[in-house]
Amino acid sequence: MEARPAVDDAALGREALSVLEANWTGSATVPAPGLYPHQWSWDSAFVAIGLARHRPDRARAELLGLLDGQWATGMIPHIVFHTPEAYFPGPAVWRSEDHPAAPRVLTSGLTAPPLHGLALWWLYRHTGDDAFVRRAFPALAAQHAYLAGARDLGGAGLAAIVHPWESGMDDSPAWDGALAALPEIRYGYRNVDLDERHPDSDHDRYVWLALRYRNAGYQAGYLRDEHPFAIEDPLFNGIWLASCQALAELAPIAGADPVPHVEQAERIRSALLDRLWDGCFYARDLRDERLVRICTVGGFGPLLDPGLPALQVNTAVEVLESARFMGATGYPVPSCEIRAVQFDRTRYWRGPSWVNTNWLLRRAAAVHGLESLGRQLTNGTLRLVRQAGFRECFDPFDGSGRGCRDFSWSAALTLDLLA
Ligand code: 2M8
Repeated sequence: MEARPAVDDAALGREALSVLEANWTGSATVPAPGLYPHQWSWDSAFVAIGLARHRPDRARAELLGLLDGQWATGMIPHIVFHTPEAYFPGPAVWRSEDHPAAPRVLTSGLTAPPLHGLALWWLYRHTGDDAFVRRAFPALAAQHAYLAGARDLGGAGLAAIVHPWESGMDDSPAWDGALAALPEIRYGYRNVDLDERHPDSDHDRYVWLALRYRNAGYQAGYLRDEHPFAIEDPLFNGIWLASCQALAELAPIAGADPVPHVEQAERIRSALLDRLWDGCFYARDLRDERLVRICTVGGFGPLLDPGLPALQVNTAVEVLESARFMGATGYPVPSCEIRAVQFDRTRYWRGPSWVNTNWLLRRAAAVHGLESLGRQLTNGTLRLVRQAGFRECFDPFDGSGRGCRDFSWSAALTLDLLA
C-alpha cells in the first residue's frame, strides 16, 4: 500500500481545500480532473456540505451552478455540462437540447440521489443565510414534486430509479438481476476501466437503457408503462426522506408551508417500512415485484431518518457493525456485505469503501445519538484519507486507495469530518 508522509489535521484541511480549488471550473466543482470533467449532481451536494463552514460563497455557487441545469419538470439532472470537455455519455447521447423542458445549459436526462435539500439545510445551519434559503427553496420543492409525481412508479410513495446511474452506486450488485433481464447489448462503448467496474457486459446495457429513455422523450408515462428498469432503492429514498425533513425545517424561512414536506417524509417512511424492510432494507425491483436480497451500504440509507422506529434502527445498526460489514474490515464501510458472493473489494460499488457513504452513515449515527458508531466512522474515514489521499474509493481491508485521485467529495467531506 502506498505510504504518505504523516499529515496533521491542519495540513489535511489545507490539502482538501486546494483539491477543491483545483477542481473548481468557475461554475462548478468537477468530481475529479480527467475522468469526470463536468458537474455531477450529488457530488455537488457533498461538496456544498463540505464547504459550508469554510467557503460558504463557493458552496452557494456550487448549488446554483447545479440548479442552472434543472428542467422545467423539476428534475435535477445527474450531470450538467457547463463546458464542451469530452466525456461519454456526453450531450450527444442525452440530446437535452431537443426537449422542451430542458434548460439552456446541456444536461443528462437522468437524475441522482436528491441530497440537495439536506445540503441546503446544512449550509443554512452553518451560515444562517436566510436569503439563500429563499432563493434555492422553490427549486428543491419542485425537485421533490417531480419525484413524487413522475417517479412514484410503484404508486406507494417511493421514488423509483430508472437507471443504475441514478442510484449513485452504479455498479452495485443490487442491479445485477435487473440488468441481466435486459437483452444482450454489444455496443463496445467504453468510458471507464471495466476491470474496476462491473464484471460483465452490463456497461453497454447502461447506454442502451439511457437511449431508450431518451428516445421516448424522457416521458413519465413511458417510465411507468414500458421502461424495463425500475427499482425502489433504500439509499435514494432514505436521502429523499432526509431532504424532505430538511425542507420542512427550512419552509418557514422561505415563506412556505412545512406541512406538505412533513407529510411527504411520512409517506416515504411508511413505504420504506412496508415495501423495503425485511430484516434489513433491500431494493425492490418493480418489474418483477421482488426484493433484491443483497444487503449493500445503500440499505442503511433509511437510518438518516430520526423518526425510523427503534426496531429498524437497532437491527440495521447491528448488521452494519457485524462481520457482514464494519465488523470484519479494518476500515468503514464496505459498499456490499462481505459474505455476498458478489462482494469484490476491487470494484467500485461492489465492495470498496467510499467517503460519501461513510459520511451519510455518520450523519445517521448523529441523528440517532449513536456516538461511538459516529466516532468509529469519523476516525476510520480520516485514517483512509490520511493514509491514501483523497481517492475516489478505498479497499475496506487494507485501506489502499482506488479509482481516481484528488476526488472532490472525498476532500470536501474530510473538511467536515475534521471540524
Ligand atoms: C460514478 O458515476 C459515473 C456515471 O455517472 C460513472 O460510473 O462513471 C458514481 O460513483 C456516482 O455516484 C458519481 O456521482 C459519479 C461522479 O463522481 O461517478
